[in-house]
This record gives sequence, structure tokens and C-alpha cells, in this order.
Amino acid sequence: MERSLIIFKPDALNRGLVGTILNRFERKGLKLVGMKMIHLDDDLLCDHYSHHKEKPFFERLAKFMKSAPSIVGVVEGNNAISVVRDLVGETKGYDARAGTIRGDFSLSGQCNVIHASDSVVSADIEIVRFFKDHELFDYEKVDLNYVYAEDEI
Ligand code: FUP
Repeated sequence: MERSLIIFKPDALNRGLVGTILNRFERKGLKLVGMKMIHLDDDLLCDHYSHHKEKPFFERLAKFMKSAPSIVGVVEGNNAISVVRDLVGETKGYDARAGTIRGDFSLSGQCNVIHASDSVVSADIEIVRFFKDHELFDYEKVDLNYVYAEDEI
């Protein structure tokens, strides 16, 4: 099973959308294996957004991401990376399709409420960046046999 890092960004916290967004992942059948609140700092942001560091919007993005705490989580499931990205939608809220999280809750290219890992390689790096081993939990989710067929587990 794959794991994806998700970040509920400062706009999700300030707009009271954390529970609503988490519900989208839970009702899909994804298993929550870790979650905590953190205040992102410059070191974490430079690592996490290293691909944007030279972009003109980076300073503005960093200011936004430091403006309030975020909630980071890890969800697990079959094909979790692409499943979560599909639930999340396109980067810019005004481009994202209705029915996706960003499509339903964001109108912005910056304040787009949620981050999700974009590949297995990124997920591996991002999960280690935000979580220590003991902060991730292995447990048997009781609905497993109703979320998946026997040969999918
Ligand atoms: P995504 O993987 O969909 O989060 O998209 P990116 O990695 O390309 O972008 C990361 C974050 O940078 C976005 F969530 C918001 C911010 N961003 C901007 O503020 N302006 C832009 O033009 C592009 C991205």
C-alpha cells in the first residue's frame, strides 16, 4: 500500500475546513496513519518548496505558509498517491474541477487549502521530512475487508 503526505495549510485552519477536508480522505477509505499540528519554518519550507525557491512567488508563498500553523498527516491506501492527488485537484483553485477539494474550497493559486505528495518518490522524502518513525502508526483498520477485495489487501 502507498502512503501520501498531506498538509492542511494555514488557510484550511483559518477557514475552519480541516474536518471537512479530512472527511473527503476518510470517506474514500484511506487510512490515517499519522497526524500533528506544526508551525512551518523557513528551513522546512525551503526543503518542501525547493522546486519553487527561485520563483517570484516564493517569498509570498513562504509568508503565507508561516502565517499560522498547518496540520500534517499521512494517509495510506491502494494507489494512495494518485487517488489523493485526484481528490485534491489542480494546483490553482480557480482551475480545479468542482468536486475536488481545491475545486470546491479554493479560488486561489496560493491559498489552495491542501498539499499532497505528487509521486511515490516525493512521498517517501516528504513523509521522512515531517514525521519520525514513532509518529506513524501500524494498526488494522476494521473496515479493511469492506473497503478492499481479498486480493487487493
Ligand atoms: P501542487 O503539487 O499542486 O501543490 O503544486 P506545486 O508544487 O506546483 O505548487 C506548490 C504550491 O506553490 C502551491 F500549492 C501554491 C504555490 N504556488 C503559488 O503560490 N503560485 C503559483 O503560481 C504556483 C504555485
